[in-house]
Amino acid sequence: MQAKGVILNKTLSSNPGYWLLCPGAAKNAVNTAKHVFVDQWATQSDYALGEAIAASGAEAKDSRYGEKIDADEIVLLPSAGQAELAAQATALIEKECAPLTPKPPLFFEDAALRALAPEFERVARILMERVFSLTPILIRHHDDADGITSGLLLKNAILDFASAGAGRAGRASVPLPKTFLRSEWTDYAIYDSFRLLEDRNWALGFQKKPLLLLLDHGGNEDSHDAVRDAASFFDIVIVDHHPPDSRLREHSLAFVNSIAAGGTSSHTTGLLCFEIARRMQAAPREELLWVSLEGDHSDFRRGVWPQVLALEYLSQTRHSLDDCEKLFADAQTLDIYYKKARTAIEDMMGNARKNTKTFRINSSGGKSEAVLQVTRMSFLKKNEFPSKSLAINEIHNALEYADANLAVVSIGFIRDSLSFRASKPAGAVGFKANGIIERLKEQFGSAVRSGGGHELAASIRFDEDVGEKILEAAVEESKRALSGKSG
Ligand SMILES: [Mn+2]
Repeated sequence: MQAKGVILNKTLSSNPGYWLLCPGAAKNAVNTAKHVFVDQWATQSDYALGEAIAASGAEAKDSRYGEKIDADEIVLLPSAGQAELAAQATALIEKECAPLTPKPPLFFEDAALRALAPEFERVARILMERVFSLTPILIRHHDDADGITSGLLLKNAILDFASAGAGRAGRASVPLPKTFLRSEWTDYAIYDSFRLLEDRNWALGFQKKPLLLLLDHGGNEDSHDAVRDAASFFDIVIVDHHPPDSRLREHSLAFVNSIAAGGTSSHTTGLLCFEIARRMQAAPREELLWVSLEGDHSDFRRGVWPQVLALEYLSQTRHSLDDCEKLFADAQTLDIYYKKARTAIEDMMGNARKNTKTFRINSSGGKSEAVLQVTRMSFLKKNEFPSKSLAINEIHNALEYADANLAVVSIGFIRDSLSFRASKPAGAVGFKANGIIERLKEQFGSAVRSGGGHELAASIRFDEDVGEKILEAAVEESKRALSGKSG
């Protein structure tokens, strides 16, 4: 067997194996595979990515590599052949990675989504091209229900595209090695230097610069430095709905952010990923979209989704994205984790009641009453369910759901971090979590390590020794905002 193709990727070795894209292969009746792996046994060579070679030897099938040649001979094509094959490869990639045209074009008819539609298409193309050209992809997603469903939507879309699913009949599947697709968690809205260190080590295991997908985090100001540094090791795509930092555009291939497009945090990352997935596969799993919307309390949400809680349980106990997917395939698994989560939350709420201080505040000149509740959450254990952000959600929701018109702000405090949750009426009287966080950063300088989120839900991290002082200042700022006195 002979294969003539462009080197898409190669193994990390001084006598590497090559992944070839063979654009002319269809014309060769013996072998129609476009992707061929060339294993070097009898030969010794080290050609560069993008060079075109001809390899001949025995044909083999390999569970890891798909179609394979055990090379007896490898020659570098002359320059005319190089140019011809490169042009053919580019044309083939462009043709095979054309985004689908979903009907209707948008799942929800909406101005911000309409503004983002060209970006959905562009990101879909980027992802498919990376898969087709055998580029390693790291999906790093936020660990809440929105982040997990975002990760699952794009992972499934990538695998569906690789396996030549519906809508792409007639082409061979892409032999994307298992190690080329990895998913990891991030436990808050910020991509930071600790994550970068982990990711960089992974990236250095490949010859080809991998793609880093940051989902439901990584698009805000506090992520800037780590994203900028990550750009040396990765091409980066950010899909997010946290308040954006426009400087991140210059460090990323694509920056898809609902707020930057005139939308709100109701346009969840899962919703954005669902639209991207619709351009890569015939029918992405709609449940994932609904769970994302429910998880982030989006205005688009509909129905009741126990998956939200079950997913948060799995994420906190560090299960894999594959485990999370089982909840959508098997009702019994969902039921088990949902019940485990409910029980743990009831226990937590019992502890919270004993550790919460409630302040009643006259709002807008005494016309109505607002409530601030402050919970010291040191009863929570690290890496156990519920997480601090879920705990403060539950504590806050218990009050917010009891009276939809009540201006209520909840603060959850634990050693080195503090979270805000606020009801819509609290926002209406002037409570803005990000504004308060900005003032705390000004006041406490570098003792504040990071902070940010949405106006009605945000958190801040700081050095433990200033914790009590920051709590005190946050309580005062919140009281002032709820009384309608802050700008
Ligand atoms: Mn989200």
